Amino acid sequence: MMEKVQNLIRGNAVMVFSKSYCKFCKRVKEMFAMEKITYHAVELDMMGDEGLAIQNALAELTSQTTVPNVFMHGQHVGGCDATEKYYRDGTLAERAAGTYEKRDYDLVVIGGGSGGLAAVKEAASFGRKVAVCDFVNPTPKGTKWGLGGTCVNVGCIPKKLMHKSAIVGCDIKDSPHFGWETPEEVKHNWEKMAGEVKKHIMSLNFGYRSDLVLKKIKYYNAYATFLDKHKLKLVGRDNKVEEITADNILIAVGGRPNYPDIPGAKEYGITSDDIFYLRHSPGKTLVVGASYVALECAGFLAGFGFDVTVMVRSILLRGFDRQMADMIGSHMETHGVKFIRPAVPTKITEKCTGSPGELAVTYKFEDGREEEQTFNTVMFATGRSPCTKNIGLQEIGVNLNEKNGKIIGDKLERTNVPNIFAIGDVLDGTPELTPVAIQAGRFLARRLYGKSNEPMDYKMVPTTVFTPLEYGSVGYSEEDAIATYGADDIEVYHTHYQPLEYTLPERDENKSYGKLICLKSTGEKVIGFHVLGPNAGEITQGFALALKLGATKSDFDNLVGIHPTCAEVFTTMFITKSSGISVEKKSC
Ligand code: FAD
Ligand code: NA7
Repeated sequence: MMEKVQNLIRGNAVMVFSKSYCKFCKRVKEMFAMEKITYHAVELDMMGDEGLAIQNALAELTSQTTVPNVFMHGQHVGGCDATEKYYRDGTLAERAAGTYEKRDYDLVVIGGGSGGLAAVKEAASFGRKVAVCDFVNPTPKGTKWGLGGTCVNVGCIPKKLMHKSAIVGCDIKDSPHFGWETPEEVKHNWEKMAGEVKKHIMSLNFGYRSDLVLKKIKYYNAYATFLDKHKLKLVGRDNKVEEITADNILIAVGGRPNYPDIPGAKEYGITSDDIFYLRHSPGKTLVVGASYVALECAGFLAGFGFDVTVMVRSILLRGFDRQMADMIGSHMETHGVKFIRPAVPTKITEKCTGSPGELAVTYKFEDGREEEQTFNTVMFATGRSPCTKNIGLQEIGVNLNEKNGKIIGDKLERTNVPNIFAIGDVLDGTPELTPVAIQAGRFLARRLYGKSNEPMDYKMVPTTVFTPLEYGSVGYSEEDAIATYGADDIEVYHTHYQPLEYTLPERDENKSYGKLICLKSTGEKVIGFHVLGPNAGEITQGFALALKLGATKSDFDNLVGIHPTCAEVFTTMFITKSSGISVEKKSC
C-alpha cells in the first residue's frame, strides 16, 4: 500500500488524498479551481478497506492522520490550513507549477502613506517578512517631506491644525462676550503657526520611522518601479539602485495635485503640497477649484485675515449634497471670502518678486469675458492624479481605468495580476480618505496572512469638510437618494439650529443646519445624514454607526438627547421638507 501511495504522490504534480464529504477537502479543491490548478484526487471514503489502508500509509509517511492530505511535486504540503496559507500569500499556483522560488520578502508595499503603513504593520504582526518603499518627489517649488504620506504631511493633519488656528481666531473675537478682556488688535503670525505645524509633522515622521524599526519592517526611502510582477527596482535619494523581490506587492502610492495647463501655472502657482510649508505669509490669495481642498484652504486663510478669492469653474463641492454645498458657500461669502464664478484662469505672470511677490492672473468667464487681477499667492486645488505613471504598471499588465489612471481591483483589492494588490487613493471607485486607506490596508493584510476573510466595506463611509462652518455627512445626498429611490419614497426631516456658543456673540444665526434623509418604504430608514455647524466631524462619527446599523427615524426620535449640544437636534427633528414649514429660528 505504501508503494501505491508513493506512486500516486510521484505520478501527480498535485496530489490530494480526500474524502468526498469532508468540507476541508472541498475547500482545498475550491482553491485549486480558483487558481486554475490541475490536480489528482482520490476519495478515500469511496474505496472501502483500501481507503483505510491508504490513510494508514499516509499517517506513517507524514504523521498526518487527517484529510485532506496534499502533496506537490513529491513534497508533502499538509492539510487545508497549509494549502490555504499558500493560497492567501499568492504562491499556490507557482508552487503547484513547481516554479516557486524563495523571494526576498513575503510582502513589499509601495507607498508609506496611510494605507501602505497600516498594511505593512499588520502583515508584520503575523510574523511575515515585509518591507515598505516610500519616496516623495519634490513639488515644482521644491517642497518635500518625510514618511507618512499625504494625510500626515500635506493633507488632513496640517489642514486640521490650520483650520483649528482659524477657529481660535474666531473664538478670540467672540471672547469679550464671554467676559475676556482681550486686546482689540490680536494678530495672527503665519510663520509661527507654520513652524509649529511643521514641528508636529516632523515628530509624526520620526514616530513612523521608529515604529517600523520596532516592528522589524524594512524601510526603503526609495522610488519603486516594477521590473516584473515580483521584482522591483528601487532608486534611493543618493541614486543608489537596488532590486528586491516579493511574493506579493501592494501598491499604495496615493496621488498628487494637478496643475491646469496654462502659462505660468507651475512656475508661479502652488498647491496643497506647498501651502502648509510656506515660510512667508501667503497674503492676498487666489484659490482655484471648488472642491473640499479648495474651500477648506480658502476657509482657514480667510480666518487668518487674508484677502481670499475662490475661482469656481462650475459648482461648489461636486459629489456632495447640493443644498449643503451652497450653504457652505454662502456662509463663507458672508465671512469675507470672495467668489469668481463661473471662471477659469488662463495665464499667470509675475509682476514683482518677493516673499510673497505679486502675480497677475488673467481669467475667463463662461461667457468669454476676460479679466485680470493681482494676487500674492495662487493656489491650485484642481483635483489630484494617482501616481500610477512611470512605475511599470503597463509593462506588467496591471489594468488601469483609462479615464483617471487609477488601478482597477476586485472586491478584495486584488488587481488582474493575482499577486499585486492596490489600496487607498490609487484604487478606482473608492473614497479618497485616510481611514478608508487604513482600514483597507489592515483588512487586506489580515486576509493575506491572518485568518480573516472579511472584505473592506466601502459603503456608508462618513466624512467631514473642515470649512469655517464644518460639514459632516454620511450616506446619500438628497439628489442621489431621489435619483436612486424616486422622490415619492424619500422624506427629508430638517432644521436650522443655533449652537449655544454662538448666542452670546450673536453669531451666524440660521447658518447651522441638519437634515435626515429617510426612505419611506423601509419604515423611514435613515439613508442620509447631514450636519452643518461646529464640530460636525465629531457629531457625524457617532451617528454614522447608527446609519450603518440601519437606524430608522423613530430610532432617532426615541434617542434621548444630550443637552445642551448641537447633536441633540437630531433627536427632535420633526419638520419635513415636504410640509414647507419654515425651519428658520426666530431670535425673539
Ligand atoms: P498617500 O497617503 O498619498 O501615500 C502614498 C505615498 O506613496 C506617498 O508618500 C508618496 O510619496 C509615495 N509614493 C508614490 N509613488 C511612489 C513610488 N513609486 N515609490 C515609492 N513611494 C511612492 N482624508 C481624510 O480622511 N480626512 C481629511 O481631513 C483629509 N484632508 C485632506 C486634505 C488635503 C489637502 C488632501 C490633499 C487630502 C486629504 N485627505 C483627507 C485625503 C487623504 O490624505 C488621503 O486619502 C490618504 O492620504 C490616502 O492614503 P494612501 O495611503 O492612499 O496614499
Ligand atoms: P476634486 O475633488 O477633484 O475637485 C477639483 C476641483 O477643481 C473641482 O471644483 C473642479 O471643478 C476644479 N477644476 C478642475 N480642473 C480645473 C481647471 N483646469 N480649472 C479650474 N478649475 C478646475 O479635487 P480636490 O483637489 O478638491 O480634492 C481631490 C482629493 O484630494 C479629494 O478627493 C481628497 O481625497 C483629497 P469642476 O467641478 O470639475 O468644474
